[in-house]
Amino acid sequence: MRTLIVALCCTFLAAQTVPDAADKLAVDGDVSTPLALTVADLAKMPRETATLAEMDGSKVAYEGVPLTEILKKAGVAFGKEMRGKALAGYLLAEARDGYQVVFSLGELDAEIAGTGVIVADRRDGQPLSAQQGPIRLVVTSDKRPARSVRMVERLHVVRLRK
Ligand SMILES: Nc1nc2c(c(=O)[nH]1)N[C@H]1C(S)=C(S)[C@@H](COP(=O)(O)O)O[C@H]1N2
Ligand SMILES: [Mo]
Repeated sequence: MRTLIVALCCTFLAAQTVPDAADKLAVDGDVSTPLALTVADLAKMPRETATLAEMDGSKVAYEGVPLTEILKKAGVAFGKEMRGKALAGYLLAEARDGYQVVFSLGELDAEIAGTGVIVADRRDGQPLSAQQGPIRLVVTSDKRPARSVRMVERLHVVRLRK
């Protein structure tokens, strides 16, 4: 009986702390082509790998699609068109646990700041763990991984000036 109660409590706690894995990454908001991407969709897009030091010093390789490739597919223009009103645009990344992080569209542009962000679905060649994935952001140019949103499920574009 005690075992059963412990098992039921564990199941309950697991359900509370680890919400169901969203199988799609929504790219929405002020974009011309909203997207709902699965890991299978990401596999068909241009891919990039970044080897980073973890906080304990060990090396880890994250693989996925450059964030700018995903935003371009949704209709966000980088390069020559990233000027004027477009620079008052931002991207809100939202995770399954409610974590939220903002990036400005200007900083993501390779010709401006080139903040390197990978929409990653693999770590050392394996699918991501439930705590990390199935999809996470990896901000390769940040010094601390605070903006590397785990379990990301929505990339929401906001343009403050039209
Ligand atoms: N969804 C989500 N992502 C998150 C966080 C979080 O609380 N929730 N914490 C951030 C912080 S502060 C850090 S240091 C890194 C740590 O993740 P990692 O060790 O898996 O890279 O995740 C970042 N991404
Ligand atoms: Mo952190």
